[in-house]
Amino acid sequence: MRAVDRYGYYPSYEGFNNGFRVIEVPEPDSDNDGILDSSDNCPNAYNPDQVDTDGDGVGDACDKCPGTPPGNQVGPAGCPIQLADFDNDSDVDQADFGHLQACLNGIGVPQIKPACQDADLNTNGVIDQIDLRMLLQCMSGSGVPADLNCAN
Ligand SMILES: [Ca+2]
Ligand SMILES: [Ca+2]
Ligand SMILES: [Ca+2]
Ligand SMILES: [Ca+2]
Repeated sequence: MRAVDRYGYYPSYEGFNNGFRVIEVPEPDSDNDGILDSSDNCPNAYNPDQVDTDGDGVGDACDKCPGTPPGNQVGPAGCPIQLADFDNDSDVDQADFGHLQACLNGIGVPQIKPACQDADLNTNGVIDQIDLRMLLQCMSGSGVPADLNCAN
């Protein structure tokens, strides 16, 4: 629900004086399965049952990896994300280390650079020694696939 004035603008002081109407902005349901996009576990795939067998938050209807073991972080397609593999080549090596190092900004200082958001491994807004330690725990070396559960 949103209040707008008679011209469709948000009510100004004048708008209130002149009376305003209330219109409802419906939430989208892109795939028409009766589940609104914001709570649909596959917003673009018709799945009124919302079945999610591996419980990763991505419904079976759009889960490209429907058998992800519990506890793994998954991306929008439901496939596990390798923590600290910033360049997405399956390993955690010097290149990934270099990225985190370039984004380090010390204790208590929030990191706001968009290119550095992925380096915030524990997603607390700060890139510090804790993230560095998590990366080192996942370090597999160049060309060696890292352990998906390395940070657990
Ligand atoms: Ca839907
Ligand atoms: Ca859906
Ligand atoms: Ca799933
Ligand atoms: Ca890598």
